[in-house]
Amino acid sequence: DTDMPRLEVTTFKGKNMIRSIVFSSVFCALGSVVAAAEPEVLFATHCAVCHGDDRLGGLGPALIPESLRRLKGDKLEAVITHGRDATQMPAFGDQLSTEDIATLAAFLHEPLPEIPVWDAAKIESTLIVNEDYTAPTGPEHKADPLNLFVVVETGDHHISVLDGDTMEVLNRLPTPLAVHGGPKFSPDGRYVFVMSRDGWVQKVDLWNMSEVARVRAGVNSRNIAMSGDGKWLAVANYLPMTLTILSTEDLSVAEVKDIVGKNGEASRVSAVYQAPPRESFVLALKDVPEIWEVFYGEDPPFYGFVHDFRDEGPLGYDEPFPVRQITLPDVLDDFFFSQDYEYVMGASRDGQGGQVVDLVIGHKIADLDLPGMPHLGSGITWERDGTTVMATPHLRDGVLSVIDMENWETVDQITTEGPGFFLRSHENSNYLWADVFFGPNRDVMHVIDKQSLEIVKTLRPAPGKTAAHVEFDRYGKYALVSLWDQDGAVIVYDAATLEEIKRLPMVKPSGKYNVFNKITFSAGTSH
Ligand code: DHE
Repeated sequence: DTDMPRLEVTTFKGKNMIRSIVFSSVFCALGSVVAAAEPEVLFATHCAVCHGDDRLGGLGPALIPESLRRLKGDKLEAVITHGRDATQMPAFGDQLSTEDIATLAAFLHEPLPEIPVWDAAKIESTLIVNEDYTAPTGPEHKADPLNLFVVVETGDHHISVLDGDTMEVLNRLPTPLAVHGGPKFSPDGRYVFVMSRDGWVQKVDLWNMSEVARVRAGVNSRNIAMSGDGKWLAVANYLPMTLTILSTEDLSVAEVKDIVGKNGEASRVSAVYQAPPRESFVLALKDVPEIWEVFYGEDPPFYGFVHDFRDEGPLGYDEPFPVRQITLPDVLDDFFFSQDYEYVMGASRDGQGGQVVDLVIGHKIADLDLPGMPHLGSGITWERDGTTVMATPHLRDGVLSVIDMENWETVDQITTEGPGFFLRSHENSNYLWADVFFGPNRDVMHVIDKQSLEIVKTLRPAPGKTAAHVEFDRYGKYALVSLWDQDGAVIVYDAATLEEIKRLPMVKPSGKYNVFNKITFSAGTSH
């Protein structure tokens, strides 16, 4: 053995790391036993400057298993070798051996040695206020403020603000890296909040289309939800296993709730949803069979007569944001709510079905016959044959299920050219638009009659390029489709004639969100 300093692999940070590299080099020069390609050293030398000494992100995204889950197999090695187009991620294929790249990739898939503390003080320390922002006294553009679209361009991490009448791009702003899920609007439509997978929440004022501030509410986050009164923004986190509640006013922290099931097990939050009529946020938990309801109203409803949860432990009604924990027979991943927010439909984790839970009584009331991994989060409802029906795509099967919301039975299954991801319609449109997101036909978009459930047209806007995610303008006159490509576009269609009207070049536009449809909770869009 030797008295010489060793690499501290679990506690290294900044300067320690640099020291470690120096020591390693010394070891090597002296013919020491320390391997040249220690993963920590590789990381410090090549990655830390952009991704942070602690792997929690910086100029580049966090490099932790929770963020890299989608880079399965050798995909991460491929990114390290070849870099990423249209980003600042360089190719390391010329500098590192195949073996070093494999070592590095394996290291990045390892969990962090310790889960970082991400409490209120830490979150607030990340706040970045835009010094150039001055609050305007009214909209500083001529467009209808309620007919704006926010388009998320994931290809180069921007949002574009689009005038929904003229279909002109009014402004383009940088966002945090890797935005996921739908941005959420304040109830008056003035502000929009955007979230990234690394937990950054950005507040943008649409009156002058400027960033107000951003804060990192989690280390790895899932999505955000706006309270019905517009005061709070809830952030669902995987890492740490918490729900962060921010004040929408200044992004200060109102609460960080640890998520621990009745069995004492901590759980990640798959997603948080708003349930405005109930003055609550509803949480889907990833690791325990429970739904949580977190109330934000002054006088939380349902407390007086729902006894089963009152009996189940301390509720802390005097505390802000009291929690109701509803036990389920199974873990549910993906949710869809009835328009009145009484019923929540949830998909089982095994992808073999689902359940309906009545939030008023706090119990499962029906099973859903939905094999093939339904993507309930993309569901939409409309009126058909005197009843409300809901349609959902399936991530594994080329089929859309249509469910009667009164008896929860599947009334039809529409066969498509492949599994889809998103569905959209509008109260003023006779059609629903369903993308094919997976497989050889992912460049097609089906337009389906809401009454006959027949496909009336299959569009192929750019052969070979994924066409996905539709959103209507506030009047249901236009349907906007994303060409999900670096060299992509948002394509504007006449929603009645289905003719293309305009193509707006965009950089991998994922979702687009119309202010009016969102703040009025249009049945044809996501909430
Ligand atoms: Fe999403 C919304 C979960 C992968 C693009 N996605 C959502 C929501 C959830 C969710 C819970 C609803 C949140 C909201 O809007 O408030 N997504 C998941 C997953 O569990 C999954 C399958 C795996 C994961 O990596 O997290 C997943 N999602 C993807 C993608 O690979 C997509 C296609 C590309 C991307 O950006 O990562 C993707 N998800 C989206 C988009 C929305 C979304 C564009 C918003 C839809 C909307 O119109 O509201």
